Amino acid sequence: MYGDTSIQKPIKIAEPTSAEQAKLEEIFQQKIDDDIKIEPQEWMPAAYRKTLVRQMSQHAHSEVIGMQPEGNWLTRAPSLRRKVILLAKIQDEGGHGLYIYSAAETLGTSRAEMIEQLQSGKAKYSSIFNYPALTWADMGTIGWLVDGAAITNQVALSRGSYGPYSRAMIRICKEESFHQRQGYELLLTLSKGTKEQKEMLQESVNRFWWPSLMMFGPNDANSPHSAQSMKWKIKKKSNDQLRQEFIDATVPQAEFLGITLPDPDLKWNEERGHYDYGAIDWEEFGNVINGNGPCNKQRIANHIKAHEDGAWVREAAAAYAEKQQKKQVA
Ligand code: FAQ
Repeated sequence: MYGDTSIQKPIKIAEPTSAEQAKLEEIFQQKIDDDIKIEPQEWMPAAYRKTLVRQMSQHAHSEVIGMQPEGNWLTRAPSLRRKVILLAKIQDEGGHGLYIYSAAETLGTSRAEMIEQLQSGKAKYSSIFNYPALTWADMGTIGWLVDGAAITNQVALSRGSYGPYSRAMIRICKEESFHQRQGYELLLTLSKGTKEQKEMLQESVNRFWWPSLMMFGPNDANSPHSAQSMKWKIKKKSNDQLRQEFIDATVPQAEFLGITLPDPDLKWNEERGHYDYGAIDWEEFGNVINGNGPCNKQRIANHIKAHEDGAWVREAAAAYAEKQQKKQVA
């Protein structure tokens, strides 16, 4: 049997004819329409796979790059309690990155490839993490607004069509919910503090409000991927729908904190049953997602350095795995 090399010959799988392809696509779409999850081993259109790898890898990159603005404040936390909370939150974000990279790998792209795309600028990560964290109040604002925006989107993503991604989102949302609460609690404490603390809170929210709204992406009319992603239920709600949900939930929370939001056009519209809001600066958004935000270069440089510094860990893990494999064969 060992001499039989025929089993090593590559098996040729015939390309489906266009009629077969159309049938496969029809069955696939029917599953999506019936809310049946798509699992890694099942047939899926190449474009569905590609869209998922793009979105999931960018999502994972966001979680990992998102550790940097908060990491900047770990050594300056004002108490042991605050430090422990912040440390736990940052570690959670790293974990979220790992769950999502693993879920994305089930689609056939390795984590190493995804990281190469991030570091070479081919893959994006969330615009929000290109803004600096300048004050301690930013630790609260990031939790309240940034994690708040992330959860609004991720609750919808947890109902998405791709099994591994949607399941990763369930756990991630639970953790993000703790992050949002710790941020709000931090800000509530500042809101009851000294005049300087209240000013620091207001100034931080002034800086983060508009970038948080940009996290949801361009308006629906200018979102090239939305229509197809909605049809495939990779996205369950549109960018504008999610942005509106976030604003409606957040305005009363700002009122409770006793702060203002930096938008003179923000007001309740009785007829729509939603808050109206002012125009977003899409030029700023375009600059930030194209590499020219305040911290883009620094964020990627830090990531490359950490990756290079960690090379010995990957080498040691690979050497250990090889040794174990040799032991099993022997
Ligand atoms: N930033 O056609 P669409 C977090 C890009 S996790 C950068 O609307 P799509 C946790 C988009 O990629 C936050 N790029 O695209 C945390 C596309 O470019 P491409 C991250 C953006 O994919 C908290 C182009 O614009 N969450 O915060 C952004 O249908 C605190 C056209 O846009 C996720 O990634 C943006 N804001 O919808 C961690 C959720 N918006 O790829 C630490 C998963 C758009 O063609 C601390 N992702 N672009 O070159 C999504 O839900 C979607 O990808 C959207 C964009 C909604 C972000």
